[in-house]
Amino acid sequence: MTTRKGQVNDAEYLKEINWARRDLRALIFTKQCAPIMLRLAWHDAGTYDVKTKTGGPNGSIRYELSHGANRGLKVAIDFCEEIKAKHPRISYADIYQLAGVVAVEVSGGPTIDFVSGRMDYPSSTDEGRLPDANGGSEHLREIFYRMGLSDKDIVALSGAHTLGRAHVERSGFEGAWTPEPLKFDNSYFVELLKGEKSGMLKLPTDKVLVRDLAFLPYVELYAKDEEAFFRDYADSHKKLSELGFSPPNSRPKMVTKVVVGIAVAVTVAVFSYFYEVYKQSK
Ligand code: TBV
Repeated sequence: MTTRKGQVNDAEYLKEINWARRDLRALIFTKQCAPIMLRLAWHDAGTYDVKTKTGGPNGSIRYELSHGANRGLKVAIDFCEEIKAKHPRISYADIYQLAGVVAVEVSGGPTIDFVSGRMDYPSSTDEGRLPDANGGSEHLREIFYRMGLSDKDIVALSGAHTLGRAHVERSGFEGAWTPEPLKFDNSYFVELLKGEKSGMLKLPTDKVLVRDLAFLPYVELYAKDEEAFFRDYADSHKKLSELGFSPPNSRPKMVTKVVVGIAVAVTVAVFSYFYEVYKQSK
């Protein structure tokens, strides 16, 4: 099925996506690069503006490596080029988001539903749309609300810092957020609640989550209930990965077909009944 200009999401494409998924699993396992692949997916998607419908998961990150917020992401872009070379039909936008989903999965995190068919945008998005690690809660809200995301999404997605670490030469910060930075679990929230005595990295934007009274209840919930965190994380990550994207080949669901079928049958029955009554009354 040909959808919007250029992007094709037919059975062949879906098959290709499955192969790319396997290749990404192998690549991420071999290179141990889950954290940077997740960061790449986030930085491609996190530029979305719900008002102007610009930015979002459109593959444009590969033109934005000079933006300060993207320092260090070239490694991840290059890894994805290997996947693109093997699966040239797949859009960059799909490859980057699939990489994010697979990164979470192979690190032991929740399964995130992935729908393909994103279009590549031919040039870069303006700089300055991603959050600044030195910002407060107003800043975090401004950025995430601009994407059309909520307080709950902010806290759940922050749990992504269960993976990886900061590098002085990239962001000016140094260290990991959790003791096992290649394992996706709820330890980010556990460490956050320990405060300074945890000894793990805390950015100003991390600390905000325990100070803001709207964020704190989610931090407490996710620290004690990993299942709740995995469920909300999977929901929020899917939303993030689909900002401004409507799946191209979304066929009506079975329930919709059944409901429409019944509605049509009832309408026909009612009309024929009244027609009979009308004929007899003449
Ligand atoms: C790395 C900060 C996923 N995130 C990361 C760094 C910094 C931030 C270190 C970069 C480096 O020095 O290598 C400074 N990222 C932020 C801040 C915001 C942000 C403050 C503000 C909201 N992060 C993230 C989301 C996701 C990530 C929503 C994914 C869904 N980021 C991420 C990973 C890594 C970083 C996995 O932002 C580790 C990469 C909401 C690596 O190990 O190389 C958590 C939230 O967006 C803040």
